Amino acid sequence: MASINDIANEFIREEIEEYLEQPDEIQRFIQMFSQATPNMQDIAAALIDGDHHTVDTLTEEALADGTEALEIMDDGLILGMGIVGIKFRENFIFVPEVLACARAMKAGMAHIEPILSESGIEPVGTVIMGTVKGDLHDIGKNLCIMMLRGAGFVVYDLGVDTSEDEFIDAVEEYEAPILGMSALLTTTMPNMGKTIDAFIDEDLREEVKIMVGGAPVTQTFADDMGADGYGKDALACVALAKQFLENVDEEWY
Ligand code: B12
Repeated sequence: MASINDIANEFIREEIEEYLEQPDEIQRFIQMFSQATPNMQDIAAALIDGDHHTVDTLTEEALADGTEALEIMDDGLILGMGIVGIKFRENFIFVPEVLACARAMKAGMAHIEPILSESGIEPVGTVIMGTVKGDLHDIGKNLCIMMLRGAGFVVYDLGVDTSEDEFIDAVEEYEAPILGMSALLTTTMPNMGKTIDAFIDEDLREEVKIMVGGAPVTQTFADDMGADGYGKDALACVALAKQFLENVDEEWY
């Protein structure tokens, strides 16, 4: 079992000791950070600190040194955001600080986006993606979009705060066989179900496979509201979309 001293970055060690209280969470983050390289720990530390300039520079340098974009995403950016999420949840930091961290995350994503989105293969299918109505969180959705594009999907991004009608209009306009919805708030998760109901009301439910995701969403919730799939992360999102394609009606391409 890894110990806190296995983490090279002093700032990360201090953050874990100062802000994490639940033993299982402490051990999980110690485990994950101790497996990340010192460079990835530095990126995570800068993100937690809300320092977008440093995240920008370190991400660029890591890519130039040959680090895989996926490793930077998982071991640097997403891992760092995990600590931010806990500090926010426990009221150690508030919206302005989280916004600074989100800005830092986006500074790193700007470098990895062209790499993850570059597929170099023939388009394999069309996906509509959006964050549901009332919800402004878009970091996770944007990561899913990068990965989908990298896997050869054409993705239309409806952004955040997307209404049921906007999802329906986009699916019809682009004849998309796949729709992905993201929600990060327990108060906006039900809007996924409402959107699915709206597709049923419009007699379009059979035409589109619907996947859902976002930190509070679970497989059980997805099943209960009638989604076709739930993905816990961007890799699962791509796997679901590929799986849907295999079962989708040919005439929708
Ligand atoms: C960053 C952040 C913000 C930023 C968002 C910036 C942005 N541009 O996105 C700002 C500061 C704006 C913000 C605002 C608010 N936030 Co906020 N926020 C977060 C935070 C810290 C991180 C979210 C994030 O980006 N995670 C990193 C990404 C990579 O993870 P992810 O989104 O889960 O996505 C991954 C997977 O879920 C999956 N996935 C995501 N979407 C999809 C879609 C599909 C189809 C699939 C298959 C997979 C998939 O793949 C992604 C990549 O791996 C979370 C904490 C947390 N634990 O999530 C709180 C959190 C979500 N926020 C919370 C709250 C309360 C708020 C506010 C209400 C605060 C306030 N008082 O104003 C507002 C709401 C604004 C609104 N109307 O939406 C709460 C929600 C609690 C709840 N029970 O609902 C959380 C959980 C924090 C907490 N208290 O614990 N927030």
